[in-house]
Amino acid sequence: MSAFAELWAQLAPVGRDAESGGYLRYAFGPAELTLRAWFLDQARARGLVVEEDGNGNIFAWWGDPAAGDAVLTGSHLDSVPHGGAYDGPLGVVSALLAVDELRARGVRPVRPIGVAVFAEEEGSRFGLACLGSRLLAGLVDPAAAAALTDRDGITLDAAMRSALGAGPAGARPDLLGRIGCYVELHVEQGRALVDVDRPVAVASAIWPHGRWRLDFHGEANHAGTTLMGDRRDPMLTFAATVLAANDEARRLGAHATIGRVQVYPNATNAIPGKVSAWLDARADSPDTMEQVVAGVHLHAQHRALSDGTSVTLTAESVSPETEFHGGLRDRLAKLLDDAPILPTGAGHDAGVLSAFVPTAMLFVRNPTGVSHSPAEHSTDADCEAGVQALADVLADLAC
Ligand code: HGY
Ligand code: MN
Ligand code: MN
Ligand code: MN
Repeated sequence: MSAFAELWAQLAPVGRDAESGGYLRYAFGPAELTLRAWFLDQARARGLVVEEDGNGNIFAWWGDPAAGDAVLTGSHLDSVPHGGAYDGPLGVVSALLAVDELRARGVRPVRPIGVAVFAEEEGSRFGLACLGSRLLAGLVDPAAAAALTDRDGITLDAAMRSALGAGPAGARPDLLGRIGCYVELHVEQGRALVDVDRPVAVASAIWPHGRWRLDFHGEANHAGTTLMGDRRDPMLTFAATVLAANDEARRLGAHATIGRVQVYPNATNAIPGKVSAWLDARADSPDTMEQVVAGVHLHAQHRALSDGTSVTLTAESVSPETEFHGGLRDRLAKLLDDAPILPTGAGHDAGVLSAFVPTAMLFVRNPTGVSHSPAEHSTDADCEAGVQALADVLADLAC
């Protein structure tokens, strides 16, 4: 069994839903805490110096982090509900194995090398993606973050206190200032590498993307006694808006999804009083993304008029486009046998850090191209190629 397969097998059962085969690894929840403990054991077994930043992020250092100008790699351990096995954990496992590989090659880095685990990258529990890296970078107010609640009404503060003993610390410029560059390895969330038959790619950009909450307000009433002409049913406005989001995205060559909805009171025999829905919109330019959102909002307002309802739009998080640093991107692509250079529509902590330090991403082939689903996959051979590529990159940057 290869070193990758051996390590990977340790993670596979953690947080896996027997019925769907997907993973339920929510930030500071039981499965993710198990993975965190596993990571700490793995780091300490390698003699790495563990540092926790007070925001739920973990840094395991090879070399003295106080020296600064560190080469950081890593990713996240949390998942979307019923998510795939590779999104996040592949970057963490590959980072640990890349350290092993460098040591096996007898490489002696002159810069510290760090392996990071970032908290709540998916935003699946508290609704804000890349929460850990945004807190580290000072992009989110820790008090506002502490008050974020999950679907059971548990605050981030309570969840972190119970798991780590304290709520979010907020900006850590002292730690961020010690990072010279960040390289994140991630499973590809698409099929481009299949089409060019290469195991590893280098990222060129992350599309601008964001999350907006649409609240549709109508009038709760009895499903059986209320005449159809007397209804102000927000579900109708919601349904029309879902179709409008699909139409707008196709018309503008963008991506739009409404994958989460909450109905109040959510009873079969009650016309809803309110429907809340979350729009995820992404495009290859900020302007196109904004056009999609504006178009969806206009359609919703127009339909609300005929339904006798009202609609409000609230931006919950919007991430600008990330253009990865050209010099680093091209250097890594050349180092990796002219690896393909690909954009992605998926958000990553690398997108957050790229505003502060030179940042790059490596993608590992996913034969299904599917992600955020149990069908997400990569092969041991491609994952091992990813480890070798990451080791080559770390040797190039840290020596
Ligand atoms: O949503 C995203 O794009 C990322 O997978 N968190
Ligand atoms: Mn993801
Ligand atoms: Mn991810
Ligand atoms: Mn009744």
